[in-house]
Amino acid sequence: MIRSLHAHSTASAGLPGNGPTTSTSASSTTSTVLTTSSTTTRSTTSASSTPTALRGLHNLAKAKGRYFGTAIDGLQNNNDPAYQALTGNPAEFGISTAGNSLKWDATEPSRGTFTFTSADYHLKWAKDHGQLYRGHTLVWHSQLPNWVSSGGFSNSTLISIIENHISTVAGRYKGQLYAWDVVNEPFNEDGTYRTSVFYNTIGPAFIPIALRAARATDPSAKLYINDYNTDWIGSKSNAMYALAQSLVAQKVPLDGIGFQAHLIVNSFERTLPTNFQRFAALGLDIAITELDIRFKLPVTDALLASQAENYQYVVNACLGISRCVGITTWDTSDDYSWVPSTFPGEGAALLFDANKSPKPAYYAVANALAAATVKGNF
Ligand code: 9MR
Repeated sequence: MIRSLHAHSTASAGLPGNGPTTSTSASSTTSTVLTTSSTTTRSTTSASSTPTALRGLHNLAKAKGRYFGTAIDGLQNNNDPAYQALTGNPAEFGISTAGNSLKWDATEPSRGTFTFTSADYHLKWAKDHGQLYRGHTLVWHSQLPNWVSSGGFSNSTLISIIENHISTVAGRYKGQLYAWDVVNEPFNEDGTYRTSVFYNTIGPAFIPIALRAARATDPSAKLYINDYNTDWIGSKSNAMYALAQSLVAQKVPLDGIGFQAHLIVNSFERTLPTNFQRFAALGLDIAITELDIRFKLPVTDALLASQAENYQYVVNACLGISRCVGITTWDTSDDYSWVPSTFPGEGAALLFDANKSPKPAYYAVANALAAATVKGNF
């Protein structure tokens, strides 16, 4: 494991993927799930002579007006050529997200002192590999240095700290990023606002303040609010919807909603399409921003098959909606996932295994992308 993992201050009940435990039937998708995990058996469901999976997920997504991306972390210290070759393959991943290097603790560890070494390295690496870039994230309660969270600042001082942080960090990359997750994880599971230094000091107004600062700094970046466990219809997504509706009504600059989709195999409500659709109906883009679907180890063929079906369901939920611009998985192969260190005994959540071999879920996603009929507006 090369990535550094920051300690979580959140109780596990508040972590991504700790959603409802309702198990739903696997029969609600219509397309075929491939259950091969070998590169020698590939899907040929497409009309093209190139087997579907060989064309790469991003190429398949691009043909349908969408992107497929991945997240990466700790790149400067990475000595794994197979991982870099796969993660940097623009046929598979056309857009890259830094897992940690653009967060507040990485970019402004002390007040007014900015460090961009890791973010610069990552952005250059993505460009060198023909990839676009999603920025993650500007205002978040976590991975926030103590000088911000415990600074005891007044309302107006904290607003100016937010505005300075955004104008400096987003300003450095002006015009270079496809999108920014401007605000990350503002809600509790029950749909109330999460208590954070931002909410406690400024109230919910910290959200439009951050969005306006981001638009003023980088007018060409798509501006997102991003959260987890908002993927299905429930208290938390209802709160996100009410927020989105009110921001749109007030003409606050907001371009999209990010659905992280940190999921557990067979443990999420099958209401993603209806949920996504109501956000799209507000005139917003939507994106799946941190997709992974974990399960309790050990890996079995049955679990891999269920995971493949679950991935296909989630990807199809995006592919049915033209405003769903793309999908990002939260890293590339299982040996780099954040899951095992955060949820001991769980893992195997991504599309590629630790040998960088595509799993059944990879083929299920490739097939879903190839079969999509609704064009996206990426
Ligand atoms: O992948 C990130 C991991 O390396 C960090 O330790 C962790 C700290 O919270 O953050 C991870 O990424 C999170 C993302 O920024 C926001 N959504 C949840 C992700 C997984 O925890």
